Formats: sequence, C-alpha cells, structure tokens
Amino acid sequence: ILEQPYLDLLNTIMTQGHDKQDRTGVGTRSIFGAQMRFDLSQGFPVLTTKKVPFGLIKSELLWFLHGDTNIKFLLEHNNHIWDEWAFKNWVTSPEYQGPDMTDFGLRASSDPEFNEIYQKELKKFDDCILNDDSFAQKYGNLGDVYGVQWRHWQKRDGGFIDQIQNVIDQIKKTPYSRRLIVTAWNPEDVPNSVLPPCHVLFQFYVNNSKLSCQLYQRSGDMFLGVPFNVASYSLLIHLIARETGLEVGEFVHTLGDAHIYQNHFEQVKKQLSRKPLDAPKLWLNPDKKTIDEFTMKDIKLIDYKHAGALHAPVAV
Ligand code: UFP
Repeated sequence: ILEQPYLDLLNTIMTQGHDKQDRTGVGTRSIFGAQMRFDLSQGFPVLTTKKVPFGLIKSELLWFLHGDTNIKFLLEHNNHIWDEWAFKNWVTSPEYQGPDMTDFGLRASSDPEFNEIYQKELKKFDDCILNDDSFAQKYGNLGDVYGVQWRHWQKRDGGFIDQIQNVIDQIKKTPYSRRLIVTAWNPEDVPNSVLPPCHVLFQFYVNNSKLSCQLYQRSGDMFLGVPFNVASYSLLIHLIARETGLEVGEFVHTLGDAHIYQNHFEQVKKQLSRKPLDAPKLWLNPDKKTIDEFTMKDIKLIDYKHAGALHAPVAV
C-alpha cells in the first residue's frame, strides 16, 4: 500500500505526539522530525483513504513552475487554496473598508454568523481579482512565494537565477552530482512573506536511470497540507524525469514540525479507520517533453479510487 507511510505517521502523531500551541491559535498535536518514503514506480501516491483534489495540485504546481505568484491564475482554474493568504494582505491594507476581518480564519471556523460575512467578503475579493487587473496586480500578488524563488531568485547584483532550469541542466550533465538542490528559503524575504515557505528545500538524486527527490518541509499540516505536498512533489518528479529522460524513483518526504490540528482529530480518526485502496497511475501526455510545455489537460490520474472527501477547516 503506497500511502502506508502517511497513515503510519498520522497514527504516530495521534498516539505519541505532544499537544503544542501554535501561531494560528488552534493548537496542534505534533512531533519533530519524521520521514516518509514513496516508491513512485509502484503508482502515484495520492491518498485513497480520502479524496484529494488532484486538479488543485496540478494547477498549483503549474503556477509555481510558471514562476507566477499572482492568485489570478489559480482563480481562473477554480483553485482557491491560496485565497486566504492574499485576502489577509487585502483586509490588513488601509484601502480595505469592509467589516472587521481580524483573525478571520479562526473566527470563521468557530462562528457561523461571522463565517457567512467572511465568505461574502472573500467572494467579493476573488471577483475583484478576476475582473480588475490593477486590483489583481496590487492584491493578488503573494510576493516572494515559491514561483519567484524557484524561477526568479533575485541576485544581489541584479538579474535572476532560474533554479528549476539549472537543476534540470545539472541532472542531464552530471546526474551523479550531490548538489542537485532547489531552495525556496530566502532569509532576506522571509520576514516580509505572507507565508514563509513550508517546503523549504529539495534535492534530486539519480541512480540506475531513476530520478528521486527528497524534500525538507519545515512545517506540515498532516491532514490538509501534507497530502497535497506529497502529490505535488511526486508530480514534480514525474515532470522533471520526463524532461531529463529518466524513470521515476522515490519521493522522500522529510518533515520538521509534523502536526495535526486539534480541529482535525475527528477527521483523522475517521480516515485511519478506512481501508486504503490501490494507488492510481499518473498519465502524462507523451508528446510533451519539457516542463514548460505541460498544461492541465496533459496530466491525468488513471483509476483514482478513494473513500470520499473528508472536510476540515484550514488554520490561517
Ligand atoms: N502547510 C502545509 N503545507 C504547505 C503549506 C502550508 O502543511 O504546503 F503551504 C501548513 C503547515 C502549517 C501552516 O500548519 O500551513 C503554516 O504555518 P507556519 O508558517 O506557522 O508553520
């Protein structure tokens, strides 16, 4: 069972984790330092014990790979996973005149009346991003998030570094290299970032014509975030393997603070009671050879069976 390492880690945190305060005020159960390994030759590690919306993972990864940091592209693909972060910038700006949105994430999850007001404001915000270019320029941009750090890392002396292109070139030229690294953690940008990178750094490794990748994730919301991260990095490995002419190897997922939010416990218990199914396969359009050529319709899951969605509030 491909997702077993994930289920084991959920279980370890539930049974051995310690309860810990956190930035969002929700509270978590957490452990420090954990690792999961997924052999991508055995299938695609999207969870089957709950439905994971793969379309969102595809559009987010393509968004990163385009070097885009404006949520407009995501909204055009009906992807709302980054909305709250842009919304936070908007409601804390002097231009915002609407109802008080202090601690909107926390309040929306505990106060249904407020949640209604919040949803209405968020919808208004999204409509403005989609229909008003200058508004989108100003408030849709998340600043120095993954897209920028991966593809347009700003150099001190001007100019940019395209880490993704560089690592692809290195994998082709010197596959045995121990320096096949992409970093998203830019200490100069972190203090001003809406969300300092969770997936901080990743390294590729080539053996036997197979491409593996290890991610260091400093902070993992095990129920909501991590299933996305696993699928997203697995897709990234497939795409880079395509461009470099390699087979897929392993995704090694190393976590720092691996936590389950208090308000996800019920869902986690339910998920752990479900029986995992066989993992699906990934289909990539065979005509596409480089990462920049891929669009949404060139990437599909085949035979994705799952036990149904499990919903939970996001801690913002
Ligand atoms: N988080 C993830 N994966 C991601 C992402 C965020 O698990 O890709 F962007 C979670 C981890 C944590 C929260 O619960 O979002 C970020 O908060 P902090 O910066 O305080 O770690």
